[in-house]
Amino acid sequence: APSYLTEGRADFPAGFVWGAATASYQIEGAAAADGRGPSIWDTFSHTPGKVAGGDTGDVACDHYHRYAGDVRLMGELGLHAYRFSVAWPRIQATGSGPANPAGLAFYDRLTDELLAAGITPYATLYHWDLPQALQDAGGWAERDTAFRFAEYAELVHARLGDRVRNWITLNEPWVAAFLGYASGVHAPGVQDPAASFRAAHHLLLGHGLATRALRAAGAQEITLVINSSPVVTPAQVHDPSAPVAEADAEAVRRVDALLTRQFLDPALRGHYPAEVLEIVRRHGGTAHIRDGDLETIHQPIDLVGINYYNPCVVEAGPGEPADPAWPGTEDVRFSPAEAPVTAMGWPIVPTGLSRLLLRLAADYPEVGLLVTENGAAFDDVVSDDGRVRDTDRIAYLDGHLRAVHAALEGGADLRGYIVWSLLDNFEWAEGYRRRFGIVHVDFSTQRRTPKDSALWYRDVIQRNGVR
Ligand code: PNW
Repeated sequence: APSYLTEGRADFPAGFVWGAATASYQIEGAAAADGRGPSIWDTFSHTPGKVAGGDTGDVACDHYHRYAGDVRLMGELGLHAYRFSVAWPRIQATGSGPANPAGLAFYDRLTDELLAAGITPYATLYHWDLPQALQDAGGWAERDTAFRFAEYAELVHARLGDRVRNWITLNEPWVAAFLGYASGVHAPGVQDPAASFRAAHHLLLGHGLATRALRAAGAQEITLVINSSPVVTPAQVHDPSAPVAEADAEAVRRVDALLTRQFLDPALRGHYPAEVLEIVRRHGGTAHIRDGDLETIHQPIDLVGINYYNPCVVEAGPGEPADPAWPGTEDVRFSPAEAPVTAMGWPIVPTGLSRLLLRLAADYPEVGLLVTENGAAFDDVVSDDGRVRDTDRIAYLDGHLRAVHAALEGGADLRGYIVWSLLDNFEWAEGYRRRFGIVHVDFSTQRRTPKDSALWYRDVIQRNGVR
């Protein structure tokens, strides 16, 4: 690995934002409190066989009741920013109609607590907990959901907009559309490639409509968050200049189009990549993409948020079996990068983050970048002395922060870094067995224990750099 990723000091620019992230369904619990309606993740997690261990978000970290203590913890860690999400079914139990005042009141209290602690709130409007009633009408595969989302966004902004300046419309539309509606590994568990492309488009349309509404209401900074990865051949993982055969290059372009350009080209340029349109034509057609939609989606935004975990490694040649999350790539073989792995089995390749950020900075110079998620799951244990010695997580974060620093040195307009996650939490289809937190949560007592990585991160923030 290049030495800049493993040793020496790396100082960050003044004003660089340091944060931590969570999402509503993963931490809040209180699933039936104060008029909250069911979301697709309640339905999914309560369906036997969908989530490891039969885990649900019914209680999770009980953050709904413990938010004040959790904000105190954030203050002790010195966080500048906290990225959380708003649970749509707390605001509208069935996804439409007037706002539920008790639901809004929770985020109002949370916002005030954060501001009192000197922490900037970054509010994500959609982190996957769609009201079940909207799914009963077709969910994101239906056009109407995009309009409902924009109405919901306005309701949240009307209550918090005097204090929350940083707004994120969607978290990871690729995951919502393709794990939700193609592979079915996530809620709502649909397995229909045509529906997944409609979902992707309607998520984008919802982003555009919500952005228009938020901007009209005076929102300061609007961000679209995508999960992204550099797409590379096996040989390129550790050698970016390795030669690539034309068939492999074509596989790389197509997968990159599906993962990244499918979202950024419409949002930032007002068109779909040709590779994506070609695939959509073979999976249900393009009739759902109506005249004017791309203008609506193409609203000025301030930042693109990047959630990075690992590179995406592909080459020409049939996947055995084909991965249902990637319709249109049946002639592409996906493989894990050759590298040590986290408890998720995800390869650890910090250089992938610098490569990704520099590529996005070069291809989309019109927008600023923010790392909105990066982190790792490991099998952490609390020692008898009360410490969690997660040296593997510290090494992961240290390597990725050096990669972020390298991207800054390379000229990327990168505003900050937000670690995933503040707390161990409900890791979707993996349940509670995968721990991403820098703070350990004992799910039988709800006790929080800052891991060694949290104390290390506090020092990083304090000196604005790694050493
Ligand atoms: C992201 N994949 O999810 C989410 O934004 C978080 O809520 C989540 O806890 C975190 O990353 C860790 O998983 C992803 O399969 C889930 O490509 C799955 C994938 C990517 C991101």
